[in-house]
Amino acid sequence: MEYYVAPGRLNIIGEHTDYNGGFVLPVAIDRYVQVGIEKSEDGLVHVESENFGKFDFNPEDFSPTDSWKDYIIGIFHVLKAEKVIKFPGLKLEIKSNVPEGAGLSSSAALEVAVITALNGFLNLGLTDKDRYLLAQKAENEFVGVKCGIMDQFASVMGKKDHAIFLDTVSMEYEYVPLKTQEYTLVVIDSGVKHSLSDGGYNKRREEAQKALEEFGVSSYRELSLSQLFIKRSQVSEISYKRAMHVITENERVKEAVDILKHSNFENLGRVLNQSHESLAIEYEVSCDEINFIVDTLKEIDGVTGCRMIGGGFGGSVLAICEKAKVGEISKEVKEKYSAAYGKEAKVYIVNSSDGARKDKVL
Ligand code: GAF
Repeated sequence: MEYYVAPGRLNIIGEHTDYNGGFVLPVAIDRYVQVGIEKSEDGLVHVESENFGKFDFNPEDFSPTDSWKDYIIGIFHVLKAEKVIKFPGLKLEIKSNVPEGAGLSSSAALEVAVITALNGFLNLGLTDKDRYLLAQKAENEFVGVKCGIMDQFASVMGKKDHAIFLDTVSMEYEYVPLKTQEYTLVVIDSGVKHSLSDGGYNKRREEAQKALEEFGVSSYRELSLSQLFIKRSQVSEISYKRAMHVITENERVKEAVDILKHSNFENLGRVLNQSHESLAIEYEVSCDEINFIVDTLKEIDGVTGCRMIGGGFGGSVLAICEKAKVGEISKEVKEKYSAAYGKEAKVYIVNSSDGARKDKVL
């Protein structure tokens, strides 16, 4: 068997900006989906996943299943449609240590791991760009989630010790060194599961698009903060709020890049706090449990800033914490969360990693 891995991603900042033609700053993390691949003689694709169980499908004749299987079958779908590939029988053995529903992009990591394994094992000759665009297409068209490009891009293009500053319009990107010094990136998973396919995500996307129409522009790049204020009375409250988030979040991404390049890592905390306010109040993608974790963290010594991450409606909070205090911070937030909601929060310290590749880590 050959083995391939694709990392999850942690987005430092730039949330709900990728499908709005904006900027993002993700990091590929040291949590992976691994795909073992070998030929099978019976012409079928046999999938065995440690977390989800087993299933088979005929690579020449399949349709969506409305389940997690579609992240895998969807890759075969786009490869057949776009590259006219006829697949042999295969066996795929899938393992993952990317927490699901935690805002760390377990689904994009699965898509990218599968396409990377097929590309490597069958010598399909796909470029990096082919892989992230086709993985996104599978999610958009086969799974039915109109996600942006950030997650698949980060999973393919990740680079250890770097964040990726990506312009989602030109697709130009820059690796920005991630020098965390005496700080570390900590993810607190609320255990409130979100699924992008539940509909809230696609609804926000439609609202953000409608806002552009109401403001009379075709892209957020054409809309400044002062125009937003001037036109406020001519647009709906929802459009004003959604546009306010996108415009200010794009500025925060640029500010964060500036901080990473020229200032101290802990200064990111302030920008993260602002991002959370904007996501909770203007874009309305947070939830009570996540806001509770954010408010609790802000009161704890050693936390310089925090915000919700990922698609929202649950998932996790990213906090920038002093390394030496992570143990105490984690204990306090877990205790307070459990007392308030009767649920267990999980805490993960994440490090950067390289993008998808031929490797065996699990
Ligand atoms: C999800 C999507 F898949 C991304 O494309 C992005 O929009 C993110 O939510 C929000 O920033 O992870």
